[in-house]
Parts: sequence; structure tokens; C-alpha cells
Amino acid sequence: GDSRYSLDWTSYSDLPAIYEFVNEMAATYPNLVTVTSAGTSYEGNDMPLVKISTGGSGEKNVIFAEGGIHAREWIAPAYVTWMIRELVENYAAHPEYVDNIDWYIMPILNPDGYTYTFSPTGDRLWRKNRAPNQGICVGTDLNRNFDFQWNTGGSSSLECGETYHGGAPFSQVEARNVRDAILSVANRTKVYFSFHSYGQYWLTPWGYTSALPDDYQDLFDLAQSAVDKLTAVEGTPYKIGSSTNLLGLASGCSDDWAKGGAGIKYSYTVEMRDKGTFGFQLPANQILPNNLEVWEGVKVVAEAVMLM
Ligand code: ING
Ligand code: ZN
Repeated sequence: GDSRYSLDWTSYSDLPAIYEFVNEMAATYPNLVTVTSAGTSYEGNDMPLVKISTGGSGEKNVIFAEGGIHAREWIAPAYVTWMIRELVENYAAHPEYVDNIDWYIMPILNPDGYTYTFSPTGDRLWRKNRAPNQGICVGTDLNRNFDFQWNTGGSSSLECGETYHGGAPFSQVEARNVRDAILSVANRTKVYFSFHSYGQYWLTPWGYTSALPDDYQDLFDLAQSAVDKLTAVEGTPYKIGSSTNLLGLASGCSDDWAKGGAGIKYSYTVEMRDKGTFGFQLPANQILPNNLEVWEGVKVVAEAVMLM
């Protein structure tokens, strides 16, 4: 591994190591990386927003990417942090991706839940955030809390449910923080990526209905080009389609809101490795193979964004 930074992607990293890493990136590459705070979580943990940009024109197209909205999906922050390093440290190998695109990246959307999955007194398979509800059960599914077709199916009204949608749209501070970060650049954002695991799906909206967006063919075609390159690395198959049609109804999801609420045309949820052998507990020796293949797909999307 690369021992220069607090992360080396040969093991999974806890929340303090992720914070240290993003600060190291900003300190090492001050001309490319700016770290700000998108706000704090219920428990007061920071939600960093990493901007990667060469500056210049304020009108560049944006790719907004995030991971870690679900606590147990450890590969998501592991991929997103690696992508930050790849864009910045290997800038010279592919300067076009950073010269022509401003990247806004949130590596950890659910820091309280993530911390809970690392705690000996917590739960490795926790999904939701850690804000209390009215009764004894803790947590809202942040990926059911967004204000687009909220609570219209495929989410739970029970506080104890794994997909509890919360008491109101955007009731949760973590969802509001990512909303505000996206809205601050939505007018020039061409692509929104939400990284999850697992199942090996490259998903498009909608989650709230089996109907497809009017421009579904555009989203599908770009996803197909991306998945072709992804799979070419070592044969990992991905399925492409709308969330409802591949996984079933789910309303109040971030990708539906990014498209239907914030107006970002190419809104994707990428469910990374694996297909259930290890599930959320993907062995750490698959972090790098996962990251290398997903990056091949993301690069295809970046190339398309340069021409948009
Ligand atoms: N799966 C997603 C979830 O939030 C999903 C599936 C993606 C539904 C996008 C709707 C929209 O349930 C995981 N593993 O979290
Ligand atoms: Zn998820």
C-alpha cells in the first residue's frame, strides 16, 4: 500500500482516518484540493466536502459524488476516498479530468452510523443514521428521507424499520447537508453519483415508480459505455436499469431527488461489489480491485461530461 497518507486501501478506515486523509490531500495539493464542511451530523461529526479543481472559469461542468449514506457499506467511502487520491495524486496522468471538470466529493454522508459500525458496542450491519426517534428505535434511512415523491412506497413508516423514511422529508440534518451542498452547484452539475454496495448494479432513476424518465435512453447509453469499460478490467458483471425495475420500489432516495428535485440529468446510484458472497462485509483485499474497475466506468462518464 501507499504509506504516505493515513489511508492505504488495504484495510477499511475509521472516521478519524478519513478526516485526516482529506485534510492531508488539501495540505499536500493546495492548488487542487479545497476541503470545506457541508455541516455536521446529529452527533456533531463533520461532513467534509472536497472540491477538486484547477480554478479558472467558474463555469466548468461539475461531477458531484458521494459515498457512505448507509453506514455498513464500507466499500463506498473506501472507493470515494481512493477516487480523490487518484484524481489528485495522478493528476499528471490524466489532467483533462480535473482541468475541465470541477469535482465535488462527499466521502462520508453518515458519519454517526459509520462510527457505530466500527464500535465494539455498536453493530457492524447498521444502515441508518443515529438520530433518535419518538420511541426506542434509533435512526432514519437517509436514502428514504429526500424530498422527491417522499413516502410514496418502498420505504417504512415504522421507526424501527431498516428503511424508515423519517417524520418528514429532509427531517434529517445529514440529508439536508448534502441537499444544500448539491444545490450550491446544481446549475452546473451534469452528473450525480451515489456510491453504495452491494449487488453490482449501475442504477438510474426512478426509484419511486416503475415508469422511466423521459431521457432514460441517454442515461442508459452512458451507463452502458461505463459498464463496458468497468467489466473489461476483470470480468465483473454489472446490471444496468432503473432502481425500481432492478431492485423494487424505493421512494425518497437521493438519486431521484438529484434528478427530479435538483434537475441533474445524469443521476446514478452505483451498487458496487459483490453479489452477496460477502455482501456488506467485502474483504479488504477486494477494495483495490473494486476501485480500479469502478474508476474505469467513472472515467467514461467524465469524458462524456467534458463534451456536455
Ligand atoms: N440499496 C439501495 C437502497 O437505498 C436503491 C437501492 C438505490 C434504491 C437507489 C433506490 C434508489 O435501498 C442499498 N444497498 O442501499
Ligand atoms: Zn446503500
